[in-house]
Amino acid sequence: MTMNNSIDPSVAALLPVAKKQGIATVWDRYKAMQPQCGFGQLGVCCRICWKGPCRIDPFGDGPQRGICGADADTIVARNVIRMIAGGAAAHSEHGRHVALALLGVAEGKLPDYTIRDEAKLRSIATKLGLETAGKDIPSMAKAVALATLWDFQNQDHDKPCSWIESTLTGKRLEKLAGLQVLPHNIDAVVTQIMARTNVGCDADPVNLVLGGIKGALADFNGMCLATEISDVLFGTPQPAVTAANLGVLKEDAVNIALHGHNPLLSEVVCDVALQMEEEARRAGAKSGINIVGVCCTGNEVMVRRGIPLATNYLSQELALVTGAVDAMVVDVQCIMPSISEIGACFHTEIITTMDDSKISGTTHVSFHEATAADNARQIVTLAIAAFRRRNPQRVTIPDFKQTAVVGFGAEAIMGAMGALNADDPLKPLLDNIVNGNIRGIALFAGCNSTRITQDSSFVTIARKLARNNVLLLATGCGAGSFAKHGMMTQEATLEYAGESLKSVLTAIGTAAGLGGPLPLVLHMGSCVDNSRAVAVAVAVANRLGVDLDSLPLVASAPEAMSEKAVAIGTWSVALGIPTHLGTMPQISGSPLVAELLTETAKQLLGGYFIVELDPERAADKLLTTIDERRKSLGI
Ligand code: NFS
Ligand code: SF4
Repeated sequence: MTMNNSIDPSVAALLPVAKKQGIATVWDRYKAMQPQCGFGQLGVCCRICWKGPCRIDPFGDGPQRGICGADADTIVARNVIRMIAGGAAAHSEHGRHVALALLGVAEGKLPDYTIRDEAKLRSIATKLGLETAGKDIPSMAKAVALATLWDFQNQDHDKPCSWIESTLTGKRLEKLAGLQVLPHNIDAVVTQIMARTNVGCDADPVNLVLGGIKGALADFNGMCLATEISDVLFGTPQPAVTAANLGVLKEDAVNIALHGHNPLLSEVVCDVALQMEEEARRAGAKSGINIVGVCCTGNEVMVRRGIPLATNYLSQELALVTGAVDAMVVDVQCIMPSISEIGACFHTEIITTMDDSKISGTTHVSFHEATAADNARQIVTLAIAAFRRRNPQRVTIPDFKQTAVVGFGAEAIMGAMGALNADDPLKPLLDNIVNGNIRGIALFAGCNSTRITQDSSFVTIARKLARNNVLLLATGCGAGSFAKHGMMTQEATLEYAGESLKSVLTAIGTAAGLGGPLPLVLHMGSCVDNSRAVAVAVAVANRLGVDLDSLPLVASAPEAMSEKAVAIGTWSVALGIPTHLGTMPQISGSPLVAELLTETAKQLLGGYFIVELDPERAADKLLTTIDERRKSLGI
């Protein structure tokens, strides 16, 4: 089967440039990797001990058990929950990093950071049940940081993590407690998954999957605290107009691409770059310093600062092939190791910054919060020096960029609706859901994958849902797709939204002073910011007096690939949300595990996975699901 690489016009423009220069990209390597291992795809390959690798014959002719006796169900379940543990570890480590930074700020140890949103700090303190009366900002920040860090330390199994406990609906908490899947300590839960999946431990696939669900909920907890505390330190997103796709690079500027995930690095680089404009100009960059984002760190600075997004996951290498990026500054997660080699084909400095995420062949600036501004100055200086070495003959910036109206966290959405009804900002949303003007809500999340023509499934599904009056939210590389393809504009609303959705978005947007509708897809931020969508859903559920699994709310990760996406998808199901996957999860070697996650989950949790690789059919299934929910709600 031939498949296009991408629907992104920048990709089409740059792949021939890469080819001409002998540069291999992710798509070349994908091709070279064919055929990929069928056992791995089914999830039935076990490498948990050195008696293996073992693999189960899916056709029933060869071995049905590994050397130790583990069957396909056990192997598949162990493999998938280890992926969840990996995702939960990634998000929670990010969260811990941010929480420790808040503690450092509270104690006056991190001069390069401050508390930018005191109101948010206060609301978190209240939410976590902390005393706020008479407390000054530093002591409140310290209390919030310590309460948050307790979610990594608590040893009382009966006391759930405080973030999840203060976030979800009462009914959901009861349900999760009843299944014994509420996490009490993020680190412990991740460790427990690694322990129970060791050779010769938990071999009951149902029990294993329940352990995985607990891990996914630990992931959710880590995500909530990462998002909310980042808002305290760096500001809560507000609507801003910016742009997306590689056309945001500038020929006459020092282009710095921020890539990775954690705002602790990217925010300080943005601050310092503002102070170093003059130096860039002296080096000959007429437009000074141009910061652009890639992947989720790109989303973080996009929704907080309106920094343009260069590209999303799958096309990160092509940002370098433009020959116009002077430095690509990375921290953690979703950074292709290949960028080292590609950067070396150009003048580009690839700068790693985290001591536990290095790539050989790159420049490492060891970034620490205590010396953040100095480290950032070093980084920007390296970028300016690289700019001097740039070869203008090798610069190919594709002339593609789209306007993107971004920055719709829960607060911004409430703020926009508050313009319609100041006393009760939630009411316009509730009324329009109940009267059917908004048929349902869909949250798009997750990655790009070489298994799908880049961005195509996102765009196809979203257009169909919009035509059918579904309100669209997006995070992560999904948000990146929509931004690059012009779906975060008012024009997109006018072009693609169904009539009733259009009227609602127009009423809210106009009242909020946007001079027209809200954009078709609301950009909520990075992948950890998926918790923002849950905050809105919980508010709606609480007002309707129902649990999350009654809402006409669905999630979709049509191009998912990372362990983090596995964790997010699983907590989404655990929260009661029907969740679409557009890539084949590596579980189909166990019909039992597949049934658990698609059918049994529905009875136990209300949420379940919908696996559908065809985007048109996926949209239909999501619409059917939304209608089922409406029917059982009686609306
Ligand atoms: Ni989410 Fe963001 Fe993108 Fe996927 Fe990677 S950058 S954390 S994992 S690829 S959406
Ligand atoms: Fe094989 Fe069992 Fe070892 Fe897995 S744990 S590699 S199935 S012997």
